[in-house]
Amino acid sequence: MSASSRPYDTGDMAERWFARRTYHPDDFDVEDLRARKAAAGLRTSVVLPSRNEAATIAEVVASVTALRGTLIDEVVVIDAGSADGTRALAAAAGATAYDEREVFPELGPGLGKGDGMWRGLSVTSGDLVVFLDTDVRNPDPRWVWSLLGPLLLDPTTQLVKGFYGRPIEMAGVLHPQGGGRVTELCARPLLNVFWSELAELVHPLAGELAARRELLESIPFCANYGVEIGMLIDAAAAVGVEAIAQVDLGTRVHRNQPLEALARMAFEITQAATQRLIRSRRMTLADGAKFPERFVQFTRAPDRSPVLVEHAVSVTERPPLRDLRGAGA
Ligand SMILES: Nc1nc2c(ncn2[C@@H]2O[C@H](COP(=O)(O)OP(=O)(O)O)[C@@H](O)[C@H]2O)c(=O)[nH]1
Ligand SMILES: [Mg+2]
Repeated sequence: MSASSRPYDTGDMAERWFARRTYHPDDFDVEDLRARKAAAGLRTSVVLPSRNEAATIAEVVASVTALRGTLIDEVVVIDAGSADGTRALAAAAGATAYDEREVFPELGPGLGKGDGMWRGLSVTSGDLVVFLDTDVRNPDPRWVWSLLGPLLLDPTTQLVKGFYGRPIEMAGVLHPQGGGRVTELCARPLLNVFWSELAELVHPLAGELAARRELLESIPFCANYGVEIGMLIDAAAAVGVEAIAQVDLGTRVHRNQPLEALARMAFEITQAATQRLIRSRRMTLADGAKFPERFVQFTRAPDRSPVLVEHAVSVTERPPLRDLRGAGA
């Protein structure tokens, strides 16, 4: 079954991936989704990565536990050892809350968002897995069932990405547009150049996504913020773009990061994309060349002269969980 006709497929757009694979919450009826889930005998897990999200974690967890017993079977928060009490707040709100360092302790401390997502995936068992960011100020149970919708309606769907309006807060004022800067300035140009079949995703980096466990356990996870673009490219290679869908989640307000932090994120995304070009033999490193593990940025001294700051950047990827399980781990 394909997405309903509204409101995305007008005129000559109708044949495009964007029109065929873009869903709207109005395409779903929660009771119908619940019945489909039960009839198919599918279990669902929600994985919520967190790092110092005390301000928002309880409400995000509550937006998911609202569906427990109907559409959601398991709710896990995977926390990066937050110092602000995030984990306890998550547990009090009804999630099973892990410190990511307790999961695969032999791997040492977590290396970033992707590592957290991968460790979180490893401690859940649902056939369908939803990931949601936890720094979101307006979470909504509708996001959870909307992300599950395309998977429950269509057995050929493997991965669903959310998209939304992205307001940005500047000087305490919320502007309706202007968020998603790393998407617009880094991920979207990269996808258009090298993976044009993925250019019709509105938010390729959305942390709100759902997928079948089989797919998630068959692909590696970049340990850092490269995780989203890496997953998308690897999923498209594994199951094809027709098995990917996207769904409109309305508007999302989250913590907007400063430009220097976004630049490091953009570096990690470029790195994840480049690794995949090399792996698929579309790009080769010159003899003796090493993959960069440093990112150079500049701050300004009080006299405005540039000050060089070098950041170490990890290129670690976690292997497909399926391979670890196969090895008896
Ligand atoms: N477990 C875990 N979660 C993380 C880590 N880094 C970020 N997160 C969470 O991942 C989500 C997205 O991170 P965020 O910094 O908001 O990225 P952005 O939305 O792309 O700017 C948030 O819920 C963070 O709390 C990490 O190292 N480990
Ligand atoms: Mg965020």
